[in-house]
Amino acid sequence: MKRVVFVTFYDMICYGLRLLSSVARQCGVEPHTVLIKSEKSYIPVWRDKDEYSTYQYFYNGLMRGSYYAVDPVTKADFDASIALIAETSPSVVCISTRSFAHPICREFVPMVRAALPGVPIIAGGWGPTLEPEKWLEFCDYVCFGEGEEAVSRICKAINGGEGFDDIPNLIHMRDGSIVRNVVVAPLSADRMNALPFPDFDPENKYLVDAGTVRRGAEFYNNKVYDCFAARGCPMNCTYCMSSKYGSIYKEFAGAACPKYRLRSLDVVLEEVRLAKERGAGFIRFKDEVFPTDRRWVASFLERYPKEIGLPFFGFVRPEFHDPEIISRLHEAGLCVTMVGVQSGSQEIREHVYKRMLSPEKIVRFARTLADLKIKFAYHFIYRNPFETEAQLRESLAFAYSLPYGSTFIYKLEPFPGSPMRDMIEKQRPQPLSRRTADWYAILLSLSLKGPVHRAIARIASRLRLFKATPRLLAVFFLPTLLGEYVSVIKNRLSFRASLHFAPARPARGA
Ligand code: B12
Repeated sequence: MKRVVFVTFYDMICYGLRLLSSVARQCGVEPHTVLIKSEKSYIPVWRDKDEYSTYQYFYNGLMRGSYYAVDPVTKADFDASIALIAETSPSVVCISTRSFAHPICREFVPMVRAALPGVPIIAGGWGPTLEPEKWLEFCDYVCFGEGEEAVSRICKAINGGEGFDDIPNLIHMRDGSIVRNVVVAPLSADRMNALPFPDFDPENKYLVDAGTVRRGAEFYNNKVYDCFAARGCPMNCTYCMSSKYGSIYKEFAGAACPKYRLRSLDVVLEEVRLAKERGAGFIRFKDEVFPTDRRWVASFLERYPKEIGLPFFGFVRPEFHDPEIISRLHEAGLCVTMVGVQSGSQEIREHVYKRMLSPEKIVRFARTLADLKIKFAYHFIYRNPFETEAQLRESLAFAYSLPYGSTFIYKLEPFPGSPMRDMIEKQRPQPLSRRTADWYAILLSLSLKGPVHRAIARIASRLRLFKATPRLLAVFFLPTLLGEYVSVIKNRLSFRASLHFAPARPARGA
């Protein structure tokens, strides 16, 4: 049987890649998956890491980094990955990735090519879709948008000994110009329902990290299962690409992609039931917003507790889920969520982020969660160049009215193609100094931590010493940081516990 190798970086979930792996298997090609590097996060960074575009955030008073900013791919990782891929002798290498991995792939792809001359290399995912020309500098093909149809045609071409030049959604270079093949319409909800389930079978899965190769069963944690009930997002936040498919499909496929496509509840529950059978004890619905369709949710509330009965995570939102629904979801098992505030300034929320949410609604939402004892974390955005010092003060004052909770304050990363990137390029706002941004970020997390910390935040916000050296404020998080490091050490000791789910299960329909 012919083989395809799927590769990704710093992505243990890689839901899209796993779906494509199941599609390849369905088409009679043997899929192998090489996950290069696990997802290291929460690691304190002491110097600026502005050149890196993966998550950077304040948490418990310290700036944290993630992925390649804190744990780069080493030569030993590259060597082990290349040896593994070459050993598989694939007919095609498929890289699934985001914009951030462009510099890593620029280094990696020539090594693959040297080890496997003549084997086509295809990149897909958000980075290649948005900037194909950058990826075609070293890849043979880029896949635009959704990849199910392209992968099934690639597999047929491999089996039939044909080339890939006419396969829909693929983009390639010919005589120095970009050739874009026809783009097929995005999957309808019915076709999404008919897809095989993502491939979480440990067979032919490898994790390359710290220069060594681990095989499927050695690194799988089958206790947590990540699932998507839908594709798309009902919101339009300017810093996010999730709602972008509509316009980019319109540009290249001639027809817009529906903003939101919901899978049938039967199919979602079947996927989750299989995960439970293989050991999952916790489900994370990773959709940008937990489904909002009234009938779907009513049926979910009825069936999930009886048929699945596992605690779950989901992004509920005050725009779509009222306290009554949240309380019923809680009874059905919702026990963790997130409160995306992004800025306490209404002006910034509405005009810069396009998130239409009144302060009263945010407070009511957070109180509902706190009253129901649903665990949650606040998310704010840091270093938005449009935010003035007065607006940061407003944000801090707003935080004083919120119930306590842990807080993540993420550095804004305007990825190419996002409306935020265009706004910055057009308006060229003058950002505040790094020190001022740090000062408000740490005060914000202090003010949300608990009553004592809130009192400290109120006093510290008037002291010049802290404003001059904001990171000194981290001292007030010392006991929390000690607790955090004890659990990090415990987790390191049980490596499996820190990795993502993968139940042994044949792909649906395979
Ligand atoms: C869930 C999620 C996460 C989760 C899980 C990641 C995962 N892979 O499942 C977590 C929290 C870990 C995460 C992390 C990050 N994410 Co994220 N994430 C998402 C989210 C909400 C859904 C992703 C998803 O699974 N979609 C469903 C699957 C089916 O779609 P897909 O992955 O795109 O795959 C399809 C196609 O792209 C294509 N395809 C993909 N790969 C390939 C390969 C080949 C060869 C082919 C032919 C086709 C193909 O076919 C697939 C099936 O149709 C998206 C938003 C979105 N709606 O896409 C953001 C999103 C993808 N993430 C984004 C970002 C920026 C990140 C981070 C870089 C954040 C950061 N600053 O550190 C990290 C990077 C992690 C990594 N190593 O890739 C951006 C990407 C923007 C960009 N231009 O790169 C998005 C679009 C959100 C946004 N802010 O705009 N993310």
